Amino acid sequence: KPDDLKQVKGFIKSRYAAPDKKYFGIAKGKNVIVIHLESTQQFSIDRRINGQEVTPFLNSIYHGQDTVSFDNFFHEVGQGKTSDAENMLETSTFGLPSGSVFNKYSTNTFQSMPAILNQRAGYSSAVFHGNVASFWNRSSVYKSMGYQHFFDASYFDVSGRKSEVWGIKDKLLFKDSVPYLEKLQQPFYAKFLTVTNHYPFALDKVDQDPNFQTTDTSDPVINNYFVTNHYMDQSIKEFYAYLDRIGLLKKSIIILYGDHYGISNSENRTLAPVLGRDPQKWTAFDDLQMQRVPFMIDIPGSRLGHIDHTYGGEIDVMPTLEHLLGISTKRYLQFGQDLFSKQHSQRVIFRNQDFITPKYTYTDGHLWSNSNGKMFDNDELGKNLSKKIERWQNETDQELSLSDQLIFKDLLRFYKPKGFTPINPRNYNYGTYYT
Ligand code: GP9
Ligand code: MN
Repeated sequence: KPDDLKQVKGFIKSRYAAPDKKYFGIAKGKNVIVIHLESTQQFSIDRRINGQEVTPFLNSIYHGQDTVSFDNFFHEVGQGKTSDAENMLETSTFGLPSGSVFNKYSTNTFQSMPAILNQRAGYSSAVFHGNVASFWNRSSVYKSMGYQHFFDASYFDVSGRKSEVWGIKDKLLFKDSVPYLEKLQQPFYAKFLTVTNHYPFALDKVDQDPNFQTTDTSDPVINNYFVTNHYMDQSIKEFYAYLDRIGLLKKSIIILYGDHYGISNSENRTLAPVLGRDPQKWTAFDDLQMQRVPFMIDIPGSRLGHIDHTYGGEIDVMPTLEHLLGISTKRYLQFGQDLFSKQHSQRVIFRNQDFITPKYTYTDGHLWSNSNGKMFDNDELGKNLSKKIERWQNETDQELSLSDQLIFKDLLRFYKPKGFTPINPRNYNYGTYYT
């Protein structure tokens, strides 16, 4: 219905966040490499266990002179987990209240990152992922998103000990992808989905770093998380070395992000002492703070390195990246806002309607103060703050439900941004058995 589309358009227009001149176009024409850090949470960054860094390489990137790193960046996934994260990054729309866009709406009309980059700036596109193409219905949805290549498990030797539960081991994914990556037409938009750091965080002993001694909590999931996270870190170090060797590092912008939590809320109290926290004092407020995930933008040679404290989430990645590449987002229907924009709203909303601002956290039906982690009781809230919460709740509901309407009703069918040719999924064939 055109009326729904009108509402979506109005909402998005009212929240348009103009690019900051300092950042607009600084990565124009560069290859884009997105590294999806499976189940990696921000607490891994700069974390030492038994004196050793869990992610020494990522730490060096995080503090690197060419990396803009965020320390208040949140995952915003729902039941669609990885697929929700991917959906937000590729389309800047939210995942669903239940289920996954990838499974339920894979044939929708998308105005996605690979298509926009292709049409506006001649980018080719590819996904590298060592699981079968059918998982999360990727082989279908990637076609609807206009991904030109999908290198799934069928492109790699995943036999025997070369893979774990979720597919090829990360070190092999990166190593065996190089011959394909090298041949991609430049500039390209390439995404690497790692899998080794995924529950149950299983990894053969021979692949483990004998010098890394993990935690000995009562929960093997936690202990193993650090082991596979450490392995993933090494795999990225190796990948950087390959990129450098084949001359792609300097010609690329590298986005690194954690898709969602690896340690679930029910395990947080067991993890608390590792983080130097008292499990007895752990609250729902702390659970939500734990949803921070890494987000780093590495632009080799840029000397832009710093840690940016802006609050934001996965929904914001797409417009942020478009602006870095010099592509105006004005004409598109994207729910996120460029993290570098002066108009960027620092209220991060979650799929369950919780939200976080730099000052406040709303979760578990209560408002909490970020400065001391204390819950406000009703008297403390007062009229002003109560009003504010109500407004924020309404805005959160509105944003999520408009995103839902867009997807449920496939509204982009009726929306024709200037110069955008609709994607025809039949133009894509990944040459795999699983389609
Ligand atoms: C599997 C991987 C895992 O292909 O992407 O997805 P998740 O279980 O994290 O949603
Ligand atoms: Mn995942």
